[in-house]
Amino acid sequence: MFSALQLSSKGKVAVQVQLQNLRTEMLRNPEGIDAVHPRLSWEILGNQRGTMQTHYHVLVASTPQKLAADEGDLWNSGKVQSNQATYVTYAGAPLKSRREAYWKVKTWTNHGGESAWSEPNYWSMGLLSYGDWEGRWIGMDKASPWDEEDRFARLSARYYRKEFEAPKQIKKAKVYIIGLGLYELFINGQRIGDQVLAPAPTDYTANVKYNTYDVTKQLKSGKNAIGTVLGNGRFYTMRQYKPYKNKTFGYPKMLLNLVIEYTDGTSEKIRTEESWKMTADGPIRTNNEYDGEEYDARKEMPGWNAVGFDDSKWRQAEYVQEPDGEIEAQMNEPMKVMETLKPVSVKLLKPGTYILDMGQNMVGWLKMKVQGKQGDQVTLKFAEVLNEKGELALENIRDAKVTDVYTLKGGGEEVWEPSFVFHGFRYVEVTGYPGKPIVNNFEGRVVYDAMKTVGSFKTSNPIINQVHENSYWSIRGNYKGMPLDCPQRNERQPWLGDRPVQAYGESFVFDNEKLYAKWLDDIQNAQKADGSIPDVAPAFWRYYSDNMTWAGTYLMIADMLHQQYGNVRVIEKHYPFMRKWLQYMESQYMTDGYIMAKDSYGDWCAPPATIEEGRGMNANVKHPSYLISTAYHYHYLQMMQRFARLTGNEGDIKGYQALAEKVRKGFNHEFFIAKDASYGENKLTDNLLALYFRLVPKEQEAALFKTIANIIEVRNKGHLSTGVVGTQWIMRSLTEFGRPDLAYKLATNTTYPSWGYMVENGATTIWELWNGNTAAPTMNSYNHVMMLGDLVSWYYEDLAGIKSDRGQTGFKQIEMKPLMVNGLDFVDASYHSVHGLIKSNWKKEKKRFSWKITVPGNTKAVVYIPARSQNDITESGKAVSSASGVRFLKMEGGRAVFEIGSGDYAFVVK
Ligand code: RAM
Repeated sequence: MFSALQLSSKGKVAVQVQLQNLRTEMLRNPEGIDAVHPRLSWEILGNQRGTMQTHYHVLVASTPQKLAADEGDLWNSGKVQSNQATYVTYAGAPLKSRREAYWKVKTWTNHGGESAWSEPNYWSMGLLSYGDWEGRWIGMDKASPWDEEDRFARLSARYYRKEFEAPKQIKKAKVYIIGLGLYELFINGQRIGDQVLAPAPTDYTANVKYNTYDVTKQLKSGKNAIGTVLGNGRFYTMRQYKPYKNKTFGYPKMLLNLVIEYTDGTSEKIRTEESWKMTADGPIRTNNEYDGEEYDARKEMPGWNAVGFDDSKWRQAEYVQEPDGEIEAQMNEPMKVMETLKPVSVKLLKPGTYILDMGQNMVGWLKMKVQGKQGDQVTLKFAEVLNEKGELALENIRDAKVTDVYTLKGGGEEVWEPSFVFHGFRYVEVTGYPGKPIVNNFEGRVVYDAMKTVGSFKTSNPIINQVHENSYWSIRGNYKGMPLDCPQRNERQPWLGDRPVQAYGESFVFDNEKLYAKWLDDIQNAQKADGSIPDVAPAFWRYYSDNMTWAGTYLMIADMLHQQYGNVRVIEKHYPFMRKWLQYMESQYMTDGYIMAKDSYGDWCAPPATIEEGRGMNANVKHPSYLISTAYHYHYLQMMQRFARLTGNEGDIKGYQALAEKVRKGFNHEFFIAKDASYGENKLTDNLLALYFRLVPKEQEAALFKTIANIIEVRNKGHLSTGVVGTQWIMRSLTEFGRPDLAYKLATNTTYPSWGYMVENGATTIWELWNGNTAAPTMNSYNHVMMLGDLVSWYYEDLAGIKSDRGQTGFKQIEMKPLMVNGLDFVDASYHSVHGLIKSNWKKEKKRFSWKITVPGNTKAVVYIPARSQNDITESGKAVSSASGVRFLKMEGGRAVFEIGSGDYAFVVK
């Protein structure tokens, strides 16, 4: 695999300089193989304290040999005085299509001396312009007689093949493929790459993603065969009925270029054209992501993707219309099978029917081993929960069929897993299995975008640990080339409103930068000419309901990428479109009193007051709130001032400032109830927004916070009462304004409504609804991230104390100020930031507090150690005043504050 897909699968490379223990590691790769100014990043490793980069030197060469000879024929940056180690912009020779670039870097530090060159790394450019693509789109613009095209629209997979001669000795060969909706690629019978469900979904009329593979190894001089299988994915719609306003794009189609370079310097291209043969009458009888895949092994065509297969019964491929979208390299990670799970049990439910329990609500599919007669048929049906009778509870799946069917060819052990479907499930109903199934016959294949896990988090509190674990499963389960709301029912849509601050917390667990950068493009591509942004993007479901909370996620995600990764380019790229969206909303809906008089969902899925009240209740009820829309408007106006400054649009700042001031006045005029220091209907969410967004007049702030604390403690008896909107701000507000104990209470509650309540009721993922165990099944997923609000970021930033300084983004300066709350005795966490690995491991013991910290090279941290005075503190066994690289700054609020640089530290307070 190469370029697009290769980029994400790169391992770490590092070189070490003996003397200094200084290493320069290149962890992250340029963000776009079709970016002509890619940006390079590296990490400085080593255990010497206080290491800061003073200079770097980058070499980029056109061949590995040249790089090895220190010849930067594409770019030789020279020795540059700079402490920048992330997003250094390539400034060498123009990068042309298919160009390969090999690079390495060395650094100098404040301790003197220079590192050795890092291990070499590389990227390759894609096909940069439309004209670089040869051949034409091929497909078959109709269904087969056995296909379903009505309500449950499902087609059989299409198989394509082509034999060709490679007459000379091959030096290098690469495939560029766009296979829509989903494809699998084979050369000479071998599967290419370990990606699944490729490419990433987009609005195919706006953009389509291609993947690139190095296939030099699979190709040979002489005769070769190339084969592809096309599934439906999101291209051919899964539903042909209202009310979902589905968008469909037509029948599956593909464009493929195989570029072969020979050792004699010549090259040739194999491309899709009408000489390719195709059939839809293969083993994958039908497939889509909701309803499942049906596979008939009797229909297998041995050797179909190898040389010499008799394809005389296959059809000629047809030239078909292009999907219209811009052709772009896929830079977000491809999906892969990231983990496998063994079921915990297979139990007989009734004769012939077994229930298999994975022990974990997971997303992916089941791989199965089976032996039986030709024509035996095994049916697998997937669900998240069981009913009282122990059967699958399928009501919350709505009309998705979630059924895979395998028909045996007979004659020995058969092993099967589907190609073009994923399910959200813990339980599987197995029927028709020949013989008695046992757990070893099955394997859960956990599928999501192949991004690195960057966080780890353990505490002394088991509820917090389990909620973190459940979040981990929900977050990754819903990464499917776009952030989905849920993976199981007939929905699985990238709803914007589920992610505005959740994505920020997610970034502590997964390196989600590329996925969310892609999503910003999806959102921008979905923006209408008038500026309107939809609630779902890519807009497979076409909801342009014009609200601040869902659409505004566009700004929030860009802000997250900036804060967490230091990525400014996304803000530069999207700023004009954000501005346009705000102008649109203001021109359409802002009143003379500066109220944003438009909302759709209100505080979506706020919990019913009691479990009894919510029993059997349909959560799909909207309570539009102009308080919410106006508060968010104000928040975005603040954000836009920052964005304007970052992107050189200073001219806009005054306007945003002035408008923000008017909105604040309008908001207070309309919603502030002075007599009881509350806002609107005195809901927790109403008050939280006014407080956290700093809409409340300064002199009323303390009173308003009292109101909030009072609602939680008295009215809610120690619980939250927030839905998707309020939960985004609750943990940090309570913490920042001085009641971390209350935040901790919410985090560890096990009674309704709380995250712990889900755990108490057997959840292994996060539910869509606080009352998920008793609400109506109509809209009730057991695998949603939206209710996480700001919880996960609170875990890392406030419990572990791993937080990027707000002024200096991307953890260049780290703020370490863990909360000390009664009941929590230790936190052991780590986060691999763009600058390197950060660790925080603190522990309270009798009369002793210990804290082990790791700070990565080229960064600094300000640490807040709970102590009466610095005289009570030791570091690595020595008085802190004599510890190297530890600088005392001040005493503040019962803490001794120090600045430290890179290195490992062990603080103890007695
Ligand atoms: C439902 C889901 C989704 C939410 C929308 C508004 O479809 O709960 O997560 O964003 O409603």
